[in-house]
Amino acid sequence: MGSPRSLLLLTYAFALLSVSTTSSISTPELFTQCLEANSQNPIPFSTTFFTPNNNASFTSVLESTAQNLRYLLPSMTKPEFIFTPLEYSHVQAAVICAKKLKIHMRVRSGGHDYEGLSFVSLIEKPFMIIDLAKLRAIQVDIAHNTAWIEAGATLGEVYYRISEKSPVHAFPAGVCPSVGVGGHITGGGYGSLHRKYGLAADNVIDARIVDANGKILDREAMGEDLFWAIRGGGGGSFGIILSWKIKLVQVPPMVTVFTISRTLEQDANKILYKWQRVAPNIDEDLFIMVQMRVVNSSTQGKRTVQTSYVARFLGTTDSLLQLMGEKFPELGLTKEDCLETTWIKSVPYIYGFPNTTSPEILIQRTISDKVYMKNKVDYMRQVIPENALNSIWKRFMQDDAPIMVWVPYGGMMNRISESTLPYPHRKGVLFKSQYIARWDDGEKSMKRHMNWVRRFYDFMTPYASRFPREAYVNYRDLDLGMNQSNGTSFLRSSAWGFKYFKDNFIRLAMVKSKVDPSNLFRHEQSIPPLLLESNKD
Ligand SMILES: Cc1cc2nc3c(=O)[nH]c(=O)nc-3n(C[C@H](O)[C@H](O)[C@H](O)COP(=O)(O)OP(=O)(O)OC[C@H]3O[C@@H](n4cnc5c(N)ncnc54)[C@H](O)[C@@H]3O)c2cc1C
Ligand SMILES: *[C@@H]1O[C@H](CO)[C@@H](O)[C@H](O)[C@H]1NC(C)=O
Ligand SMILES: *[C@@H]1O[C@H](CO)[C@@H](O)[C@H](O)[C@H]1NC(C)=O
Ligand SMILES: *[C@@H]1O[C@H](CO)[C@@H](O)[C@H](O)[C@H]1NC(C)=O
Ligand SMILES: *[C@@H]1O[C@H](CO)[C@@H](O)[C@H](O)[C@H]1NC(C)=O
Ligand SMILES: CC(=O)N[C@H]1CO[C@H](CO)[C@@H](O)[C@@H]1O
Repeated sequence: MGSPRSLLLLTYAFALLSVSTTSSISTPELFTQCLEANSQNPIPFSTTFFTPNNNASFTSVLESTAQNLRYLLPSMTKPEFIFTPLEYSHVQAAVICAKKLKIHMRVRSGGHDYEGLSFVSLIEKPFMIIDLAKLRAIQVDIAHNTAWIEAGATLGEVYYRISEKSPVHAFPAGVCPSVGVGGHITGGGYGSLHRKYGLAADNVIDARIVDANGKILDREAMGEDLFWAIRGGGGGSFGIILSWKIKLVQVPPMVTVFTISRTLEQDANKILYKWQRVAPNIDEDLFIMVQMRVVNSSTQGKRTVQTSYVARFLGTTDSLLQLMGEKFPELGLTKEDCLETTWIKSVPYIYGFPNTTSPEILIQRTISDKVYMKNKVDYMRQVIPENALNSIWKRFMQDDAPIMVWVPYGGMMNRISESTLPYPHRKGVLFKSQYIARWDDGEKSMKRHMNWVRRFYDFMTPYASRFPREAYVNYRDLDLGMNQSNGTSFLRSSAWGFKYFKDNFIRLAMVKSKVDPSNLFRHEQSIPPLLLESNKD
């Protein structure tokens, strides 16, 4: 054939041709036309459809709920457009059109995914976002102890709206008020009440989901397999959750909270060693988590580790003091440390707000500070020996402002079997251990912090669960592996799949084969269909 040069020209001409044919009518235009044709009700595009051409609002909508700034860096691919449905029929139309036009979609509710998977695609371009932030209605039915909550609502809104109707009703879910219920409950959802009532997902009794054909299914219509899968199998794999029907739980009119901090110089190791044996086994009404950070010691004039015990007791100060005196005297809790308050006022407190913060803060949507971060997590099934703690602190202090959080398990978490829901980290887990690197200068120091948290995770290996080393799908971690859209094969996914779900991963992949065999709902760590053609590779 011709010379390399003419080949080059030919290729060039071809490229031009394909650009001009695809751009004669743009993807966003095709999509809006398709939406119009497929939505039952008209769609006001000026307030629901955002492209980089209306730059100001596009950027603010994109950034609105994105929690991890690492995924807003300029190097991250931006979506071609964002659609923010106002009603269920809009979501149905969006699914139908994504499928028809083969536009890769990401679904976002609260935007708290640690790896930004709800608003960034690392594996497929172009892509668009369906953002459910405007679908956030909450209907509380105290007479029946239930509520319907829409995917775009935040945990803080759910807690607040329940408390408006009753001071003794609550919902057991996450500690961070700005997390969205759409993503949170699909991954399980633990919090300060899980030792008594289980996970958020354990307290879901019905749901509405848009499936891969654009149909709305409730529990009865979707069947028990799919209803099982969406309560812990992780977001973005089976369809778009529109709303959950949740069961409310009882809390007393007054609860007691406290925070006690101890540095290494104040016997922190001895207390922490005792905590590991006490916190997972103590009365289920008592939740004591430990937050560890590096502080400058005012007396010693050097850096040290501070361990803060943040706790809530579902009862009075007097009975708490008695319980702590019996079971955990090493912490030295006194009456002055304790604050008796209502359940709803204890919510911002447990998250770390000052003890005078009013609950109205829960309905302000942007309350958690956004930072650049990388998180990793372990489930601990054995007590870490006291004499190992100092070597852990040595590694811990290598980062500038590291955070480690230990959350106790036990109680109700021990009584629900591993296969009841996809979330398997139940009986025998003593506590969850989270490692967090945070920084605020973007790409500049990113590598150093990412390296630190990865090395720290390696260092913790001997103390962590094994076969598999368990991980939490809601603490998404792409270090565990990710896959290509073409062949998100079961075998390739199994490294992270078994860590997140243990043997439930197999059943999840079977459900996926049944409800979304063509893998419409997919991302870097979505559940692969067990029977996809490319699984043969
Ligand atoms: C500051 C902070 C605090 C946290 N605290 C807790 C805690 O106390 N307890 C806990 O268990 N977890 C906690 N998490 C983790 C949190 O539960 C998960 O990140 C959760 O997935 C967030 O849900 P979202 O809707 O906000 O996130 P998104 O980023 O919107 O979504 C997360 C995932 O779910 C998918 N998804 C979103 N909406 C839907 C939908 N409607 N239907 C189907 N799939 C959907 C997304 O595509 C994505 O894959 C915390 C996270 C952060 C950043
Ligand atoms: C869009 O807005 C962002 C932030 O406001 C700005 O940095 C960027 O340069 C703008 N891009 C265009 C193409 O106008
Ligand atoms: C501790 O002191 C150093 C040096 O003075 C300072 O840079 C750092 O920000 C301080 N850290 C904290 C947590 O206060
Ligand atoms: C509430 O906060 C104030 C200010 O930090 C503090 O002085 C007080 O001791 C706190 N009360 C309790 C019971 O924690
Ligand atoms: C999927 O993509 C990868 C990487 O591009 C490639 O190596 C592999 O052959 C593809 N698999 C299939 C089944 O197309
Ligand atoms: C093609 C690809 O990225 N495959 C990856 C899928 O995930 C596993 C880990 O679960 C990786 O080992 C593969 O490289």
